[in-house]
Amino acid sequence: MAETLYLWRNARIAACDDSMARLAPGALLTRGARIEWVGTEGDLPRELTPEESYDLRGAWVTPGLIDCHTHLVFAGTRAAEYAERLRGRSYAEIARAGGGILSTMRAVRGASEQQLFDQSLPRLEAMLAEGVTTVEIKSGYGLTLEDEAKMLRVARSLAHALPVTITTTLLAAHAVPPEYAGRPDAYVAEVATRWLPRLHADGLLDSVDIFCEKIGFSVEHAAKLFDAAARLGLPVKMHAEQLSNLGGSLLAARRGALSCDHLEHATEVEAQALAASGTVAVLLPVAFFCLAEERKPPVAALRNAGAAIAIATDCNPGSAPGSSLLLAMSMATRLFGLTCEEALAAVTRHAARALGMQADRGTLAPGKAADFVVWDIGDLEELGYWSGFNPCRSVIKAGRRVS
Ligand code: DI6
Ligand code: FE
Repeated sequence: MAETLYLWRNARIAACDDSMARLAPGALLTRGARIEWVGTEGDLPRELTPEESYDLRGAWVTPGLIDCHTHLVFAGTRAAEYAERLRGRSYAEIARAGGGILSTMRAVRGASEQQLFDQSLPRLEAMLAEGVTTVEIKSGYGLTLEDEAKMLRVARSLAHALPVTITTTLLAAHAVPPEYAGRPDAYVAEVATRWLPRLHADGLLDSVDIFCEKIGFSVEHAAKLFDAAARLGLPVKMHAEQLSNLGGSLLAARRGALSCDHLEHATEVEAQALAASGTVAVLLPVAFFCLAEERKPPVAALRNAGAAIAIATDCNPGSAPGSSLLLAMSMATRLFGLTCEEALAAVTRHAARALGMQADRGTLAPGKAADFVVWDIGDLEELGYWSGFNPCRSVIKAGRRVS
């Protein structure tokens, strides 16, 4: 039997396609979990007779938002470290002293799978309440094969608990675990040759990431890990040029990485390389804000080079304790100088590309996922304007109203 056809009409539609077209009065037809048709009401195809019709009363509609970089699955908090940083200790100093990522590693290793799930769920609920319908979740706080697998299973099970599409990323190369202290080469070799194939075979991986940084891993480590990912056909991404410029993004661009994330210390050279390879530049303004960084990512250079810019929350207990993509948009406009339109593209079409999902979601177009958000706003520019207010009226996921 054919799936039910629904009409959503009397909307102002931001399709977030190439031209960032706005349609008013606009309408959408959905069939099951897919969009069948989008356009202005006057052009509605007569031959299609919807089973039901919803009047959106002139509200703005955008694609479901996509948070393309999160570490949402974790246990505990690092509020005590934050207090230390307020007193002047740096993020890198705390990390070198065995705190930072390793402190969350201890909390994650000590948590049961259920505890990890229970602590992570409210963060995903908060995202969904803001219209986020697709979320990427990284591992990286387990740092043993079993604990990384535990994090990834929790990420997968969150997708069954809430109407949110989840993609998973192996970030075992986040910090060198105590078992490999002083032996980062051996650790990367273990991850690349044993953990990666195993977790991939268990269906737990959609992509692979590495923290390429002085307090993380080198460009050579990234090359080894990317080789292993390529052998399995897994796409790669990179935390690059966050605290210093190691040149990781040039490697990522050469390897056709899906995205390079952070980029505060990137320059015009990296911007051009990312644009040329189609690697998305993912900006994480909440981390910039919470670490009180001063150096900003090269937005003008990225823009001039024609790079796709995405924005994500980086939701994590250390550098970006928060779940609000709307706040990240507001920070990206005010702190990094994106326009509201760029910020909207950054959490829809470009965020989809950062996950390799551009054929499936991120714009409102026939054949794409019927994931969209109805906003109680007068102007589309209110997305990226409010900082700490949520104007989401309702969320439609896979053709069904879920909030
Ligand atoms: N960069 C980040 O922003 C997160 N990981 C990374 O490599 C922070 C992770 C943490 O501090 O817990
Ligand atoms: Fe991150």
